[in-house]
Amino acid sequence: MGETKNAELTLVIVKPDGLKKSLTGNIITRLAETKLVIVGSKMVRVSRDLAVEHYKHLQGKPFFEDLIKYIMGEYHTKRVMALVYGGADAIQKVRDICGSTNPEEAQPVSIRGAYGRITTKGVFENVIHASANAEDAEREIKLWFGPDELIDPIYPMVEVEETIRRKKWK
Ligand code: IDP
Ligand code: MG
Repeated sequence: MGETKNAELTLVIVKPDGLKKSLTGNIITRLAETKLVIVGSKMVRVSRDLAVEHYKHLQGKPFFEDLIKYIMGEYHTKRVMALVYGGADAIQKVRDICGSTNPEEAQPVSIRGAYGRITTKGVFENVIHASANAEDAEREIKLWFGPDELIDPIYPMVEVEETIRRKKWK
């Protein structure tokens, strides 16, 4: 990606409704239209801390608590798929294919227009998250992924020595 003009990275999350509806394949196929490159991907069980940090710009909104429950999977399944896409104008290209935040206002051919809905409770089940701008993208990618989980070491890193307890296979 080093030589690409206006190379950007963006975070994509297939939200719990997308997984519950088996839309992962459809969504990744749609995103392939962009010719962007996947530089990281994983399944995540979203903790409350991660959910609140990810959506901290929306704290105080009337729908905030439902949004946190939604992204934690309390309405569908407790997992999301997180991906990092990279390439020229990655942020806007992915946002265009996702469509508007409100799935009922999104273009019918966009991912949210095709697969999203608003529940009777007012939760926007819009299937996918995509970073909105370069600043959000960097913050979100650093929140969801560590340097070792991405194909390229994209942002400046530091090496730290620490004693941690971690699980390994028996
Ligand atoms: P975005 O996902 O299109 O960037 P944001 O304004 O960042 O939109 O909102 C984050 C998420 O919060 C949305 O994707 C949607 O799940 C939820 N959300 C935003 N606005 C509303 C609303 O008015 N009602 C219900 N949920 C909302
Ligand atoms: Mg947003």
